[in-house]
Amino acid sequence: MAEHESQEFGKADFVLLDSVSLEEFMANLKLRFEKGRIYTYIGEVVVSVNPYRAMNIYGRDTIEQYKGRELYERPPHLFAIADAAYKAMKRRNKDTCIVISGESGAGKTEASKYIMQYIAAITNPGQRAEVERVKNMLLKSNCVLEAFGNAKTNRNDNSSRFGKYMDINFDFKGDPIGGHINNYLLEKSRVIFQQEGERSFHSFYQVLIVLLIHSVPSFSPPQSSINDGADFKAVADAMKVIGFTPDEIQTVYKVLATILHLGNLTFGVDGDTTLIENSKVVAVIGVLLATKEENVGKALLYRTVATGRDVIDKQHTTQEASYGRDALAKAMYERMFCWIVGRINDVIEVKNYDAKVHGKNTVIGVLDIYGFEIFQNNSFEQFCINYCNEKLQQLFIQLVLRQEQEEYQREGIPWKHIDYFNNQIIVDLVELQHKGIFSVLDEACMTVGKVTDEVFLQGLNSKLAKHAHYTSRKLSPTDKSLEFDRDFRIRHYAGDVVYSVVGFIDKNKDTLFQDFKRLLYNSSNPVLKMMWPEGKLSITEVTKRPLTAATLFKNSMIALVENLACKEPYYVRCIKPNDVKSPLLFEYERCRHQVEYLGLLENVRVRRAGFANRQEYPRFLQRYKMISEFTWPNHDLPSDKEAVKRLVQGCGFEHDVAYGKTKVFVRTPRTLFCLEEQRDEMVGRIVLFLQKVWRGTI
Ligand code: AOV
Ligand code: MG
Repeated sequence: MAEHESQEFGKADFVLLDSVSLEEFMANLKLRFEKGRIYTYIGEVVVSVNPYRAMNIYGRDTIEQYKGRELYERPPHLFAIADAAYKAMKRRNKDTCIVISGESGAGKTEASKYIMQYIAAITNPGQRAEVERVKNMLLKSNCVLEAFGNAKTNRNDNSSRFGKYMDINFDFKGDPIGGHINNYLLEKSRVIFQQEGERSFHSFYQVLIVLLIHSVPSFSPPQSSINDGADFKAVADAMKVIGFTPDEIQTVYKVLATILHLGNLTFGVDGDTTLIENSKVVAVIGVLLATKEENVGKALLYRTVATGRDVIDKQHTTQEASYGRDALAKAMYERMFCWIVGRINDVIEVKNYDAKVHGKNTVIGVLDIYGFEIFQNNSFEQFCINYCNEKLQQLFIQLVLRQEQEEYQREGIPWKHIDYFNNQIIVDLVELQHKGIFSVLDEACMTVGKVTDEVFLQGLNSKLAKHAHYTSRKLSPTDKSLEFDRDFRIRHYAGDVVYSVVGFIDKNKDTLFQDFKRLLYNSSNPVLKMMWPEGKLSITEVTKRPLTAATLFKNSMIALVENLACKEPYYVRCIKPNDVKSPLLFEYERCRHQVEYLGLLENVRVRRAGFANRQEYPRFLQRYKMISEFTWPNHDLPSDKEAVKRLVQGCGFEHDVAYGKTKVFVRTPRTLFCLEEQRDEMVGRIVLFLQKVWRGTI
């Protein structure tokens, strides 16, 4: 607990509040925000409020203040949590992870970057060249991924449109030797459509500015908070440093240009024939994709179908052709994005690590996802993003609120249960086999014949009519928030969201005609060809139905949560103080709502009534037995538990300790700190004593 800060800045740890009420919590949060103290602890959880202004708290001098210190020795900071995760990993050989959550625009991505900068700054004291190289790559990868995966939305000018989990691998010395990035579902529909006031991915504007193409009417002019020209240079530089070849970088620009040109392509009819109205665009695309113009035209207008033994070219309707064009634009972007992540992974992946020689290779994982969001129109993408946030909230509940309380009960520590809202019911609503929304969606997509979004909605209505967190216009006809027949509403942990079913089926099926895959695979640009290996298959070879977007996303989320759950977690809970990006405004209601749904008050209650540290009796003795005459070098008490009791009594910490069946629980970190100090002192004395014995002076 950081007690050294003056009271004028409020309590540095919510656990120190005089009484735990929402009012007190909010008053403290507000006071600290107004005094420029954006970080506050709940034990080891950092609560962060987005300052919306440059803060002078991330420099070299600040880093030095946190390096190697204990959490409660310094004012709350992201650096302290990063250091705690690092120390746990180094001292105890534990894999740790830092989970950053909060709604869109709350400051997750910025936090993740500061954490990585901190880790980079405090490691590799020996200045090993290879480690420096890895660190540089890890930091540079952010810049590239943001250019291609972030965009301006109505919630955030630099909104992450993909989920990112990065493992940083460390060697036995505690220096980073590599990493791995997992990316989750990119919101690729943004390539072809943006809501009013939003933009497509930054990368397009960066290229456009540089190429001085001014004739793209569908794009809004550059926004003031974003400097596309400067960003272009930074990204190009980062790509070079990471090791993208000039050909690869050129190909990336060509893919972007192709997508822009596809956006200008329109279809018409002449009698029975579907045709491309502006065929010059096709020629340009042919050049960009290093393939014949007529092949591009054919792929846009026809699809190859196998009927029995025959293979025929079936002409698209204009509607199908437009669908195909948009699917191609989206798929090319998504594929390129995944390829970029893959290329970065090639470079940063740990190579030649021999655990037998070097000891265990441990990791710190940093998770930065897209935050919970509500827009004017919410579709499949928002549904997936918000489901992802439900999963993370569930993980927080399990690790911080539930397991903690269950352990006290198991250990027989007197405990009054602290109630909290468990969002498992919403997670189930989305992901449960057979009954969940994703299952209903997949089922609708499998239906033979004409499948519509309405069929999907009917499925939801019949399966979920009684669910407390689901309703729709049909089920609640008088509900004003459900404006259209196509609407359904989910009561999420973070608020109600109305989704429109329009597009769910298509986005879930995510069909891309095989002809496009073959077109791209047959390009004479080897980089492009590499992005589309499945284009190698001929029409008769392609039979297996691919997994749907929802199933893929669900599986990746379940795997992510499993991965996080087996690491020691550290949490950063981000709060957005207002919706107008103001550094001055603390919108009370907005903040109160976030504090409530994040379960922060419950977090304080559990933490306050609970214990900061617990250790099994033998382990505790092993570490501290030298500080008590009853336990050093061995005790003759009937059990380790009794021995620990004697030790604690001797130190005068009884009031701060509880004895469970198998573990001793220590309430405040300060006690542990004192124990550590005494241990250090005794170890020093023992060493001195042994040296004297050795030299024969005793
Ligand atoms: P997010 O990652 O949580 O939203 P960001 O980290 O992108 O949010 O933060 C949004 C904006 O808030 C940034 O672009 C900065 O202008 C400002 N900001 C955030 N944290 C800080 C800070 N510590 N110091 C100064 N400014 C800050 V999203 O990706 O949309 O879920 O999907
Ligand atoms: Mg972000």
